[in-house]
Amino acid sequence: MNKLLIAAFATMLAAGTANAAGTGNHSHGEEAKTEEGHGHGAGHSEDHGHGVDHHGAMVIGQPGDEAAVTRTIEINMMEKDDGSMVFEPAELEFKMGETVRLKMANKGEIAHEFVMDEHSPLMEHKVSMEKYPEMEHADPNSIRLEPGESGEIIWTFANTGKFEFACLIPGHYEAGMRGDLAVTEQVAATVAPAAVAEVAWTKGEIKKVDAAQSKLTIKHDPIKNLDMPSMTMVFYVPDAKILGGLKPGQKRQFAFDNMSGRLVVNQVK
Ligand SMILES: [Cu+2]
Repeated sequence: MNKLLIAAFATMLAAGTANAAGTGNHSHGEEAKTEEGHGHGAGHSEDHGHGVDHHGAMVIGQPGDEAAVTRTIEINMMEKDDGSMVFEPAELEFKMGETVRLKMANKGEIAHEFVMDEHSPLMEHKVSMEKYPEMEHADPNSIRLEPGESGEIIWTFANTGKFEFACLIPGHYEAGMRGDLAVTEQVAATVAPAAVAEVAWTKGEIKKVDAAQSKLTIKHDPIKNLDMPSMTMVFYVPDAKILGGLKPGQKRQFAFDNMSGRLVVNQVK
């Protein structure tokens, strides 16, 4: 966790905004990308229990930087003639710290999804899916694909452990749509020393201010520190005080960051 995030958390705690500003742990702003390019919809705000650690990061890891990808794993989703539904392969193994591209293709005739997490939050999530079958995930650890569609998740596995991946569309898990995901110790890793975070400023124009949700829609220049091209996106603002005085049409500079997979604005000048 860098200094910026610590500062953001400290501000939130001090302000006692446990609800509105949220500790933000359970929702993530960035969608997994599909090839149809609906990626980067931000602002998903349902609270379902992911396996999060006390810093708010998912135990299984976080969205990875494309430039850090060291290998690509292809995963197919499909129904079988005997009525079962499967992932192929149904077993995945990664090294701690590894950044991979999970390239997914739905080869079946109905929609499927891929969600990876620790077993118990995954099961909690499954229960919510049964209650709200139309619910679509927009969390970075998941992707939903229509028949014939393909997409990908770029992920960095942060901790060793036994995890699970599954399709949580009601009935699919029971039909066999699950797999084991193991993250093992990195062998002889050369871990780069943590860089000291400096504030990286990006220019942008405010398009919308949503004070109720504590969100800003910003048409931004390329965000170098997040490796993101210029586009218009919705960002979460952990410190709601920042929103004071901001109006659509203003051109300002923003400190953007990736907070456990959620894109946030930490400072504006
Ligand atoms: Cu499925």
